[in-house]
Amino acid sequence: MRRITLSRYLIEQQREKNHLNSDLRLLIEVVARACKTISVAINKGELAGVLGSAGTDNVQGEVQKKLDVLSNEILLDANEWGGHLAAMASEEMDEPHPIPNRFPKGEFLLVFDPLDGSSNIDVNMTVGTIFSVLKCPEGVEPNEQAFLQPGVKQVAAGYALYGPSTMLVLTTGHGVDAFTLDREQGSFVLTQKGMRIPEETKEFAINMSNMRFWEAPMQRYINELLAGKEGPRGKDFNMRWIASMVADVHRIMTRGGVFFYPIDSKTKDKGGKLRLMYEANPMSMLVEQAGGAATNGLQRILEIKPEKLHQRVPVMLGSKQEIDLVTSYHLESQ
Ligand code: P6P
Repeated sequence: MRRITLSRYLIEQQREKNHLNSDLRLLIEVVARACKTISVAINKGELAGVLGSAGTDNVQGEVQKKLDVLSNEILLDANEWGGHLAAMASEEMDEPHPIPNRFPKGEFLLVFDPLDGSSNIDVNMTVGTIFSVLKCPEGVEPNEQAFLQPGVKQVAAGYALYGPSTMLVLTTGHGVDAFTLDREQGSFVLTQKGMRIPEETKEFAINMSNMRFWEAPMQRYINELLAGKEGPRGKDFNMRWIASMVADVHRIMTRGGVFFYPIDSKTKDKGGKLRLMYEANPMSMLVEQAGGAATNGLQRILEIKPEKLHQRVPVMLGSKQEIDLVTSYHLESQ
């Protein structure tokens, strides 16, 4: 494949498909640059003195890692001066972050999980940054309400994966393309064009330790997978669980599979574990753009009308045949 950097890719996308305006192109480049900075900090590990806990809790009541806070600050600092954003919101901040008055404001809203899976950081496992881009409604104050749009309104979504190599996986609504960071040049280079998720799979990802807390349709579906070829599915399945959503989803984007974080009796009162605006929605847009499916067990995640910025949802996504089947079990039980 010709060596196409992210910058060239975005300019060509803007020229050929003109679905990218200059502000959206700038936004994506700035987010990518921020992810490069996060990648450098992560790759230094203990040597950068940024591991361990920050001694604070976030809005989720979760202990913040130093890198959670640092990654959040890197994304805020990188994006607030460019004139492309009306506001930003993050898993790590209670309220949306307004653009300081000394900077121009733009039409887009950026919402992100600056470092997802950060509990894996201290054991040197793959983590990632997840981001979602919405348009700020005309004439609307860029407060929490402006962000509360269903996932179908996203104009772009992506994640950075801090693994053996650092990757950026991106969609602007016209398929999914992936870039690998060339550390010597300091640029993201196009390495996968038009990622597709096979409709069928033999691989599932779920935290099995929660099985006794799941609702009946989820237990029924997983028990059928575990029964293998002697069971109703007539084939054996394999299991993976990295407990880092970006890593588990990237495996699915790369070779198919399904990922579940269903509602269970422990998380029922919160509505689930994963967050709609900056985990489920961006990942669902990527998965659907790659030919997969994403539901909360009853409806497309992208059609859920958010009520709260940090709202949680059950997540079932990946190979379409499996997601359609597990969703049918949930709908039957209604
Ligand atoms: P559990 C990481 O904390 C995260 O938000 C996702 O990245 C991941 O898929 C999930 O939680 C892991 O949850 O309950 O298995 O630790």
